[in-house]
Amino acid sequence: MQTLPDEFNRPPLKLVGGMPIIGPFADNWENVEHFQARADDLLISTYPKSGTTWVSKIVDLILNKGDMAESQKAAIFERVPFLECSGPGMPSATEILNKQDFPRVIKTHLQVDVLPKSFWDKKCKVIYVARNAKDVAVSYYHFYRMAFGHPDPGTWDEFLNSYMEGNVAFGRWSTHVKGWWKMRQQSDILYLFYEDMLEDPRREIQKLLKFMKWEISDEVMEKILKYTSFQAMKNNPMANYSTFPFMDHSISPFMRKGISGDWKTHFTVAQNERFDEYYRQEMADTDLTFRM
Ligand code: PPS
Repeated sequence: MQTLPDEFNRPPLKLVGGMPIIGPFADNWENVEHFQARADDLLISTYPKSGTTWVSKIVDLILNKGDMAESQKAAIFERVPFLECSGPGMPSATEILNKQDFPRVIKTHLQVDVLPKSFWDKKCKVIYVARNAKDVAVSYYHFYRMAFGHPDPGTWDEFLNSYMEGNVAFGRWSTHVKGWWKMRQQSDILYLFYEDMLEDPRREIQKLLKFMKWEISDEVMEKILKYTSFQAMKNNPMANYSTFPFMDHSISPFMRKGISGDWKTHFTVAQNERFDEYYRQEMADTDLTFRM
């Protein structure tokens, strides 16, 4: 393991616009807030651990007509920069994006209320991916353990409490998924679900193509399905984050299980009852529903 600079060795979260965020990300907030989007930017927005990397690789391959050699020229986190990402010893994503050729594909985990205004002004297309709250909690816990930009997660029970309180990077899951769900009524947003992508990836890729106004041949579709399967991405160093600093994959791999329902191996009966009650309250004011 490399020695980590202090600023990226489990720094405390900081608040931006009321939302907790990874400490060093907050230090670059002014540049994020004033980021200038362009009308041809495509934004991929998610709450963490909801299928961001998966949909990013699919979109990258669509735009390159299934040309894997092109898509493999850099790691996915370089091809689809993470808007709010910034840290010691690395250029911030805003610096990278400001120099990047157009059109750009950009990743964000920001809540809808703190997204830089220019994305709305320029009417950018947004692909949002949501995943059920319990599987996200489990995936996020393991991610906190292996990615040192986050505070120490503590035990699973302690992490679950922090998650329910929204005291984790990017805040409450419910605020995120509900906020973006509501925004889709007035903006150009395709709202996808991780569980639907698992169930029928071809159908979901077709939705993406329609939204992006792209056409691909059957042959290219087959290639994309093959290259973006969980196993293919887990074994692909350009997709599995093995080249990203500040992560220890021996604690937990970034590409962990890639399934739905893993929460059943983590939640105790008591935790599940407590979570279900909390969930009922959090989701009482929306028609957004999930498959657990
Ligand atoms: S991040 O850090 O927020 O960008 O993480 P994100 O990419 O959103 O989510 C990581 C989880 O997505 C799973 N994953 C996949 N599942 C199925 N198929 C494919 N191709 C795929 N690629 C990534 C990944 O394994 C993480 O989920 P868990 O439950 O931890 O395995």
